[in-house]
Amino acid sequence: MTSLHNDRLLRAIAREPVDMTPVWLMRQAGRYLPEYREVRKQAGSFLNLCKTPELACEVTLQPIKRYPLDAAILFSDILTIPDAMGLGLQFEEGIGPTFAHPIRKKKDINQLTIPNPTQDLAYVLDAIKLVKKMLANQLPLIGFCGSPWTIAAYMVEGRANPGFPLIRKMTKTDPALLHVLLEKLAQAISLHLQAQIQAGVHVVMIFDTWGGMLDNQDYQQFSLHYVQQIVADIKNNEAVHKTPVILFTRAGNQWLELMAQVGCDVLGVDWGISLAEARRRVGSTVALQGNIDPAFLYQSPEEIKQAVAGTLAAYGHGSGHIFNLGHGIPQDVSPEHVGILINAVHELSRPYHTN
Ligand code: 1CP
Repeated sequence: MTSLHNDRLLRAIAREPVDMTPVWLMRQAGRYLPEYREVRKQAGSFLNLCKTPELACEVTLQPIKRYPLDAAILFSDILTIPDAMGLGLQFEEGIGPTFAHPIRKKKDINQLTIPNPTQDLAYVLDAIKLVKKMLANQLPLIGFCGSPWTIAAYMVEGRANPGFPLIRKMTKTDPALLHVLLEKLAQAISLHLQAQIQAGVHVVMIFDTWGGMLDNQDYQQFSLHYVQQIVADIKNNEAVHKTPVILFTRAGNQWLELMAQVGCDVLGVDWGISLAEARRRVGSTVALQGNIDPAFLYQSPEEIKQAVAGTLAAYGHGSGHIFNLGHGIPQDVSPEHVGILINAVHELSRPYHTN
């Protein structure tokens, strides 16, 4: 791999010394940026934006141009896979994602085919190649996917619906059929992540946004089991196995030890746990990413800096921490406050990296 001008993220993942704690933010390209809203308007729809590599590349780079971030994350969405499976995805203003053909019956699930990423998701791979060219080895690029459980939650429900009652019912009424769906999604996601790596991303992240709604046993059988399969596929393929994997399960802090055992390199954590406790529990096996509450971005610059200081202190001395929010940037925060947070991470973290 060609060496990067800024490799802080990769060094922190490998727990090698860094000068400052690296920082990037979930949803760093998004509606809080006026320049994003402009391109989004030009694209006509969110899905068009994702499917036009030049525009996806442009919005991926927008936060990089504004702020001294330590990584870019590809602009795309976790729901591109069910879209490629033919579910008829649409993003409606004020409603969010909806599927024209939700997956509810045995027949629907049996008919699902696994997309070929180089054909059915070529626009994602093309966007990666473009971004890589534009980044010119300045920064690492993060690729991503949703977990099988999280993507299945949208496919069964047909839309974003907090609590996702239909898939939760299915865990009890037809677990065998649900496993067929999850198995297919694990294969599709695994292929897509490996294709993203082949196209050039330096790191991949698996978003298990809805794993935290399950009880302990169900989390392990319906979510973590399939994540483990995906990570194993990456680690067993010599062409891609060196690419680090970040696993983020929102509201999943009770399972940190279990997650650390699936073979991933980094665990993303939300603000439900202090980084001090998370590090005590898993710090010697994986790096940690997180974990400030995005709501701090609504506070004053002074309060934002204090929150950053508290998060850095909680992780403590040494490498292995990637600063991030515990979930995505809300769309109504001020871009100026986002800049204050990023600068504060760099300024205030230096003392934690001296010998
Ligand atoms: O109209 C718009 O501009 C749509 C807003 C938006 C954006 C900016 C959506 C719709 N997706 C995205 C981009 C996106 N989605 C990224 C880009 C990279 C970055 O972080 O900057 C990523 C990583 C995602 C991943 C994603 N999509 C997740 C997992 C992370 C998370 O937020 O928990 C999920 C659950 C989705 C589904 C989705 N896509 C969009 C929305 C509004 C939603 C959530 C719907 C819901 O409330 O359930």
